[in-house]
Amino acid sequence: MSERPVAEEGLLKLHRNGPVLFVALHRPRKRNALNDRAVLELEACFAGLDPQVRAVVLYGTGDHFCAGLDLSELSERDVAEGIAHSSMWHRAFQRIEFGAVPVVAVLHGAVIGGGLELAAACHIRIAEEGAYYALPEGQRGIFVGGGGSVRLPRLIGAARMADMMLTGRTYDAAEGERVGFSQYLVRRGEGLAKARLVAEAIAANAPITNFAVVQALPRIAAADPATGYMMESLVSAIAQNEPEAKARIRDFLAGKAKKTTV
Ligand code: 1HE
Repeated sequence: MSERPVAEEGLLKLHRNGPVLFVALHRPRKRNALNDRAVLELEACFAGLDPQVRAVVLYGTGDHFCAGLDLSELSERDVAEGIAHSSMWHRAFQRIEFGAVPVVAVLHGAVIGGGLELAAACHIRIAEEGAYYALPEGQRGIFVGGGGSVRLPRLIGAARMADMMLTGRTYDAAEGERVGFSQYLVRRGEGLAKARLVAEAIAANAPITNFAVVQALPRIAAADPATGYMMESLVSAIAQNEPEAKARIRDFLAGKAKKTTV
């Protein structure tokens, strides 16, 4: 692919390919463990997306997606500092979950602790064979702090999450696809290529649809049904009123719609 480097410094490595921004966690010697600086870089990256970016692919360099919280920074925090630290993670990951565009994560190797929390904040997860999921917080004497107890039960259920935290149970890539960690499972080394196809399909959608999937769908899913139905009607009416929706439907009826499959 023709890649245009947009930034090389810091703990993230970014490159653009047309409407898709590729964001790499780039601290392979520490297995992409997330220190404060990396979390703040993620927040800044997702807060400042170029409006031309229509989808993001998030992946890790080296042999692992992410080893979670940088344990070397977790030494002398008191309770107030602990709350501030967790809130910083929440802020950064909400920039991803409720950002401007859908985010596709490519998971390989270790997807552990805060790394799994980060993956859960993305909209689509593509796992490579060899990926594995763990929440070793129980063994480390801590608790999730990056939104995991809100997001992970939605993916795999609270009972599975409790089991992982209490016993150290891990899930491999195939099991992870079955229980809901990932929506796709591909062979080793093929995650980025698949993510590119998926991201390009997303980028070809009407922006209002992508916006509604990112912003409205999770809120509707979390709302009480009566509120959810009302919100759905409003979002549906807004989307279909867009000139782009009318043009796309005209194209379909005239047999001119583009067919995209991933
Ligand atoms: C780290 C970290 C880290 C590696 N913080 N430095 N996360 C964990 O409990 C996972 C801890 N890490 C591991 O279990 C393993 O490192 C891996 C399975 C991910 C990879 O194993 P391996 O054999 O490839 O690497 P390694 O030899 O264990 O680690 C290489 C280096 O990375 C080594 O440093 P070095 O200076 O000795 O070379 C490790 O210390 C360093 N490293 N992982 C700091 N996590 C918001 S709350 C979230 C709560 C959590 O995330 S809890 C889970 C934390």
